Amino acid sequence: MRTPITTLQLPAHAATRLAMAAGQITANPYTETDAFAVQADAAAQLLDDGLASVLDRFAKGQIQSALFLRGVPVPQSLPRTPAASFHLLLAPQRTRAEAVLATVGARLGEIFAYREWDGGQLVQNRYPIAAHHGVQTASDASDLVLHTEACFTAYPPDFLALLGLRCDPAGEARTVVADIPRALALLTPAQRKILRDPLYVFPTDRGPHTHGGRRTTAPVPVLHDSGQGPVLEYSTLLSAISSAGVSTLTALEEALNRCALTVELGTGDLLLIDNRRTVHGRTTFHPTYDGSDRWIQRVLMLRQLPPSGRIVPDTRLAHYPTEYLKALALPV
Ligand SMILES: O=C(O)CCC(=O)C(=O)O
Ligand SMILES: [Fe+2]
Repeated sequence: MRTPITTLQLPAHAATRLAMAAGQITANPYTETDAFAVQADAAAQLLDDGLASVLDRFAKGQIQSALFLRGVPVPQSLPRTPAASFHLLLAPQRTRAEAVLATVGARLGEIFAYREWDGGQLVQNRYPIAAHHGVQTASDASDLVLHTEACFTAYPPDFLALLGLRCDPAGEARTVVADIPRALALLTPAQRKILRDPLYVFPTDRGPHTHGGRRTTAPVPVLHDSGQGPVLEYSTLLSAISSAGVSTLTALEEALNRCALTVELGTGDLLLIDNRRTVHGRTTFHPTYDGSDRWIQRVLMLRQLPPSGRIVPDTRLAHYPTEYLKALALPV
């Protein structure tokens, strides 16, 4: 049984300070990327001491691996939830929540984006899109499987921040998080060792390898060591090329599910995720596509930007299944 995540209600004075700090950001997040990020960095220095210290401890990995903040100041009036991808809208309106989200995000790290996704926008708007139905992506409403963000790319984010603008009116959509160290502790040392073997692949028609007559990505380990301890890169969509790998993946999935917590992102709810210590996903919901559906905004952060800058390539793109790329209208 999944239990709710620990919640931190933002005190009124901290919310006021956050709104004031975000109010210093004048750049448009969608058209003035660099200026927006620079202003967000400056705004992140203006937070009240209490919130700043919680965020700093979170960024250093000193507290829980996912943090749920409520009472984040977001605009009360919101346009209807759009029907198409935000970066494809003819007249994308900023909601003014972007600045608040980016102010908190910039306290954790450098905001960045993937060039090929969301038109490279630094703030990503996520809501169900009818044409994406049945596709494993955040803009679908089906079960979004547990994953670490952008796993196996050259630049997986260190942190993600998800801000609720409009909750799912039916109250079904729940974001799921599971603490990786806790889940790994439920496995045996032998299982953890097998996770370090290069046995794990994604099935894809564009993969360079073949396994059991099916094309796959190149086999890689899912667990490796970084300077800061073990790092898991994971998606429930992975499969394994040996029976030991298969049973270990099953054990890992079960362990992650046992550690899973859920949270409903309502208006002004902000979920901070440490992507090195947490997997996340989302439950199925049933949108109506009539402008009233769930709407969240997201920023991704790296502790340090790569030399190439704030907009980075998704280095896995070439190996995504053709059907997936087509469904998302990405170049095939
Ligand atoms: O819709 C959600 O709650 C989670 C979406 C997600 O996984 C993401 O935006 O990275
Ligand atoms: Fe995600």
